[in-house]
Amino acid sequence: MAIPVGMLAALLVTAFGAHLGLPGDAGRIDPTQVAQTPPFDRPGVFEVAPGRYEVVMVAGIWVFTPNVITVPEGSEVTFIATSRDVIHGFFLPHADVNVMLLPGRVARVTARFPKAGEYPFVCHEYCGIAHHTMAGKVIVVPRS
Ligand SMILES: [Cu+2]
Repeated sequence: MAIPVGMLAALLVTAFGAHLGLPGDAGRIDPTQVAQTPPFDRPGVFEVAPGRYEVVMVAGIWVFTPNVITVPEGSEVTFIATSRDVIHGFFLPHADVNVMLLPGRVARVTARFPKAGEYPFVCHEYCGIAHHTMAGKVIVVPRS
């Protein structure tokens, strides 16, 4: 008797006292309407402030859109990404980016690119027969 009563008390305290609950709708989109849902209706690279960029990215079998991203040296880049079909991954090891791209969920991750160079990224969640071809790169160009 004490155990279920104690568990019910713990549940009530966490739900109403600590306001713990299920996640809300933030970061969710309709996975069947990705191409019509802002910002994913316009994937691309956008300068939002001097030296700060947002990359709106859609993953789908078997391509990232965009898959070549060019930014100047020293940029801070926020990737806002989702999947339009199955589960994909976005792995950009040189910038410590490692996220899963789930249909219906928006992933957001920020990376810095202090040095010029080419930084490859790949899908690292098996997503079908051509998974191994799903890749791209960030090209960081020197400031002149
Ligand atoms: Cu994949």
